[in-house]
Parts: sequence; structure tokens; C-alpha cells
Amino acid sequence: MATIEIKVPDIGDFDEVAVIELLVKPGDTVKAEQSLITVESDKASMEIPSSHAGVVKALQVKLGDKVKEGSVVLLLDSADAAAAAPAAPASVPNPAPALVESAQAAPVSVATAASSGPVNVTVPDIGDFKDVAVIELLVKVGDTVKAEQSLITVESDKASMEIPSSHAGVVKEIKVKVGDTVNQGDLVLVLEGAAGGAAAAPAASAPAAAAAAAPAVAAPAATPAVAAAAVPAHNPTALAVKVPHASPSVRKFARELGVPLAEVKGSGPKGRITQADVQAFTKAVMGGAVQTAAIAAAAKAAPAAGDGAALGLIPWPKVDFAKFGPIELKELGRIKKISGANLLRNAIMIPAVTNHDDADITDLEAFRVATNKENEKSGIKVTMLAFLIKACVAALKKYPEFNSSLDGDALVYKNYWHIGFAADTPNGLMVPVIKDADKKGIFQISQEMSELAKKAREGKLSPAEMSGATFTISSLGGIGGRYFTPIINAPEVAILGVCKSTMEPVWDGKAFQPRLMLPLSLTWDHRVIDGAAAARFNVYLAQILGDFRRVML
Ligand code: CAO
Repeated sequence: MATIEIKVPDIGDFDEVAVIELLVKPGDTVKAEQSLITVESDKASMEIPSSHAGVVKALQVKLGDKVKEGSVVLLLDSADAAAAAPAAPASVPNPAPALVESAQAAPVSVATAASSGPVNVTVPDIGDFKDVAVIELLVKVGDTVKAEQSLITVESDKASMEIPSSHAGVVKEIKVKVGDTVNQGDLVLVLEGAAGGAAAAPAASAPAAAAAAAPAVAAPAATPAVAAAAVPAHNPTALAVKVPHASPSVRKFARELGVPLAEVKGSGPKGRITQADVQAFTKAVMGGAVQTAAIAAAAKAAPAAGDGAALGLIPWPKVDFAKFGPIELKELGRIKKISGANLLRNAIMIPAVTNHDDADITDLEAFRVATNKENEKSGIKVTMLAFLIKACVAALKKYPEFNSSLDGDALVYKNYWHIGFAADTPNGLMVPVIKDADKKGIFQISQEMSELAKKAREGKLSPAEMSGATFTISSLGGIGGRYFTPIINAPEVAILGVCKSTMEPVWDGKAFQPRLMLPLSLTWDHRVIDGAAAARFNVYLAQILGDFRRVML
């Protein structure tokens, strides 16, 4: 074990960048390549990774410090380092892909300047980054842009950066969309009437037609200061208000929760959005103190009765009910409004089919009752739903398309099994999620389910506790009914509805036997799943419920 210094690796031409986030603390165990701190320039943020695995001994930087290549970030007790370089605690190899954010500094293709014809704006030299995802479009067709004005934001797993325009002009065509991946040289957009000239050549602002035919050549990287000096006209402020200012990890966190960053108020330096800001925003939304623009729009677009105009339908009947008898008007609750908008979208957009079946749970129910009796003192009550969750995981593993989501023309197969369950609450329907149900036993699932259901009823579920489901079960077993047609919880592709089990006479080939039968209703997305697959899924599920030992096969 040796104590080594972890230093800021090559970060390109940045002279000094500010430390805006500490991602580890003394005592933390870190892996090689794990991000340690986030640093930020005026247009990009990046995470500085560890070159070795080990335990953090002491941080050598604090928030607000300026660092550059070679600055010591922290001291790490590392067994790796001892093995690799026992006598050299000082310098460590350059980790990770060099986190060079050269985009805003070296964007400039010294190319067509004062041409009035179209100009192709391409992705400049972005250092070692490959296949970075476009996460924001900052301009639209018809916008007038200045040279150096940011056009799109791209993001890798460790850095986000804005890609600036090499010319001034009017946006004629945008060649990328959110979700695309781009590399150096890829076409971003086409500008027309590029009268401002290339950004790195402000002197050419007087028409320099001679440059018009020159091929695009990426200019050498300049520091942000140089870039700024070269483009005095560059004015990031108007843009900065529009672009949420957050580190890649915070952006990722917000995306996972579905939080619109543009609506979050940043409390960090220069209005930067922190993870705590995103959490506070989510809490405020869940508590009803804040409404996101999307929710407000959805609630407005899909009021309780929905007017159907957007779908070209005839208007919803307007009836003066008071004419026929006494009435009382009560505004729908917030959860009902939100779930209503979601249910309407899912019902309309998904070509859904429901298969009904029965499972013989006579033996399983006897086992459940005996188990509860044996474990009376544990305080954990096992209900049929816990077995159903486990049985569904087995069926989802056998038929993985039921555990997938549609992404355009592609299917995303998920190698995790998080099962949502519909919970009836005084405020409306909530769907808490049992995460990694495949790794949990029946007792653990039962206990988590009862805790989550309690939280749901008390309105205390966190967004994280309702996110990430890959499949949902809606059980009305405790209430009654025979069959129903549950609505798929998009972007999932199937949902299982369960009703109350009843004793029924079942023919065993010789005689009718009294068997406890559980009604199952599986709704599935016909874009992803075929009828035969759905029938197989149900048959397999019923087989497992009929003989739970099959789960082990
Ligand atoms: N058949 C017969 N009895 C059943 C059963 C079934 N399929 N499922 C549960 N039961 C029994 C339980 O064993 C329990 O009996 P005891 O009180 O005698 O022990 C009783 O019904 C109540 O069970 P429960 O509902 O408390 O527990 P659960 O694990 O089955 O369900 C929860 C938990 C949170 C899913 C449930 O309380 C709930 O909210 N269900 C409604 C879901 C819903 O609204 N779906 C519709 C969505 S579409 O609008």
C-alpha cells in the first residue's frame, strides 16, 4: 500500500478551471477511473477521474479552487500503485481518456468567410471524445447566429460541452437531432448568408471572399481567454440563460428522474444546478408546490373529460347535469390529473391487447398460509403478490421482450428486473417499484412491498421509489373481480392484472376437483409482442404459480 498523489490529467489547453464539485471524501473507496471532482470552464464541465483504485486519504482541493494539469487533487492510499510503482508516490500515469474540452476553444474552421452561399458548420476538434451524444439543440431554423455562438450541447459520460458556430449567419437546416451521436467533422447545420466570417479570423469581417473556397480546417486549440479575445462579439449571456448550467453527472441524474433541467433554479456558483437543486425540485413537484411545464401542459391538454380536439374527434358532450338533479363539483386531485394524462396517452398510443388466463394456486396458497403461520412472530406477512412478482421475474427472463422498451425502431432489452406494483391510495393510483426483484427473496419483497405501499398511502414515496420499473403488476386480488384490462405503464411493454382467486371445479381427466384458481389478465404492446408470445408468457407464468419449484429450473 502506498500513498500517491492523484493529479489533474491533461485537460488540453485549459489554463485554469474551477472546482465546482467534490464527488468523494476522505475514507471513500474509489475505483480506477471513478470521477473525483467536477471542474468547469465557462462553456464546459468535466469530471476528473482517478488513475488508481484505493482509499481517499485527504483531499487537496476545495470548492472554488482553480486547478490545471498537474494540480494535486487528492492523496490516495492505493495497493495498485504499490504494486505498479513502489518507490514513486508522486506522479501517476495519465488516467482515462484525456478530458480535453477543446470544443469551445478550438471550434473554428477557418473556412468560407463572407460568402452569401450556404456554409456547412461541422463538429470541430473535440479532443479524444468519440461518439458524443447531442443532448440539446440551442438554435432553430431561422435563427440568426453569431460566430462562436453555441449551437448544440454534446455530452459524454464524463464531460459536456457546447459546440459553437464557426461563422455568423442564419440557420438554414439543422442536421442533427437530440440523441444523435457525433464526432469531429460531422455536419451540425447549414448556415446561410454567412456574413460574419470565421470566428478565429475576426479581421476578415470585411468581406474576405478569397477564403470562400478554402476547405474547412480546424484551427489549433486556443484557451477560452484567447477564444474570447478573438471574438469580442461573442456574447454568451443570452444563451447562458437558456442553457441549464450543470455538470454531466447532475444532467444524468436529472435525466434519470425525468427532471426538466431548464426549469430548475441553480444554487451553485453562476447559477449552476447541483444535485441538491434537482432533488429539491423533485420534492417540490411531488409535494405539489411546483408544477413542471410538461405536467401543466399535459394536465391542460388532457383535462378529466378530454375534449379530443387534438385527435380530430367530435367534441366531448357538454351536459348541464344540474338540469337532471342535484350535483356537486369537486376538482380532481393532483395525482389523478397527472396519472390521467399518462393513462390517456398510453391508452391511445399503445396498440394493446389483453390475454386472460387462470393459474391453479391451490398448493401455492397452502404454502403461503403455512409460511405465514410459521413466521407469525417475524411481523412480515407474505401475500400472493410477492409470489407473483417472483414468478413474473422468471417469466420475464424466459421471454425478455416483455422486459424491454421501444426506442424508435429499436428495442431496449433491460438486464435488470424492477417490478412496479399499482397501489391504491386515497390520492389516487401510485406505482412504487421493487428494484432488483430477481435478487430478492419472498420475505424481503413482502417487507419492501408493505413499506412502499404504506409510504404510497401516506403520500411519502420519493420519485426514485417510483422510477425504473421494467414491468408492472396491478393486483385487485384483495378486493375482488374476475378479469380486467390494465393499461400499460409506458415505456414498459406489458402489465399483468390479477384478480381475486376463487375455488372452482377443475376437471382432472376423471373427476372435477376443487382448485383455487387465480385470474390473470396480461396486457401487452402489439408493436413489440406477438399474440403467441403473450400466450406462452401466460402459460409459463401459470405453470410457475402451479408449481413454484419451476422457478429454480
Ligand atoms: N386472491 C385472493 N385473495 C387475495 C389476493 C388474490 N389474488 N391477493 C391478495 N389477497 C388477499 C390477501 O391475502 C389479504 O388477505 P388477508 O387480509 O386475509 O390476509 C387481502 O387480500 C388484502 O391483501 P392486500 O391488498 O393488503 O395485499 P396485496 O399484497 O395483495 O396488495 C397492494 C398490496 C398495495 C397492491 C394493494 O393493497 C392495492 O393497493 N391494490 C390495488 C391495486 C390497484 O388499485 N390496481 C388497479 C390499478 S388500475 O386502476
